[in-house]
Amino acid sequence: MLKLPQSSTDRKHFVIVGALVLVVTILLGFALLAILPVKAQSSVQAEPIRWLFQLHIWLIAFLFALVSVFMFYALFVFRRRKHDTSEGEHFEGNTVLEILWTVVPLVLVVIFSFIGLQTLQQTTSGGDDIRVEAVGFQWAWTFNYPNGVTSAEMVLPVNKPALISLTSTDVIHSFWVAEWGPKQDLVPGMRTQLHVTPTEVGEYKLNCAELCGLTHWNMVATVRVVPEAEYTAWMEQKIAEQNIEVVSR
Ligand SMILES: [Cu+2]
Repeated sequence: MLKLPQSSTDRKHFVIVGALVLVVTILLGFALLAILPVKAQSSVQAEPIRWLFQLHIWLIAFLFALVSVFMFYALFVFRRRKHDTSEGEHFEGNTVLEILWTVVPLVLVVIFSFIGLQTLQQTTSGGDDIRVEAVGFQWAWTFNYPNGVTSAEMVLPVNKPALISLTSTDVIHSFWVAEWGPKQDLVPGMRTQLHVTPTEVGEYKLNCAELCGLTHWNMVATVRVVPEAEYTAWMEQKIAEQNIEVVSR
């Protein structure tokens, strides 16, 4: 049977612990967000990822506070006093509590799965106004455009949905531009995809986010997001440089 706090002293303990859990959650949540800033903010796909990440941070802060505050409060407030050799009160089971700590996490997991699926759907869809193939290999990147242009840096026009087709020639790599949000593995023998609609002009760093060998740390490439006119000019220059007969866009 559940013994709800009966005396006013018991209730006082619960109020104090509840307040402490709240304070620790808030402090820890803000501290974690300061230590782990979510860089994703430069693409349409970044926002749902950032939101979900921050939601996780707050849940983590709450769960940590819940466990640690109860534990340290009990350790400190109910510690054995000097010369106290009496035995503590004996409890055996608590059906209501057991149901609660099974159902509440279950509901939370279901809710988070739902939000996760929704975010996955939002970040793995979008148009393909621009198509580019990114090939990863130990330890660099090459980018191929459908018109035959090949480049060591990836250039994309701002605000245009891009579909990046990914493949690897050797081991598993992972395509990640932190400011864009989504991350996608490159698997040898397979073709994977990443949708991105960059929203901010700038120069970004593409990192390999999968430990792939000796100089994995240096498997980086430059990604430039430019205004559309600049993109067209860059493409024309590349076409001229590489002597390509243009057949498509
Ligand atoms: Cu790699």
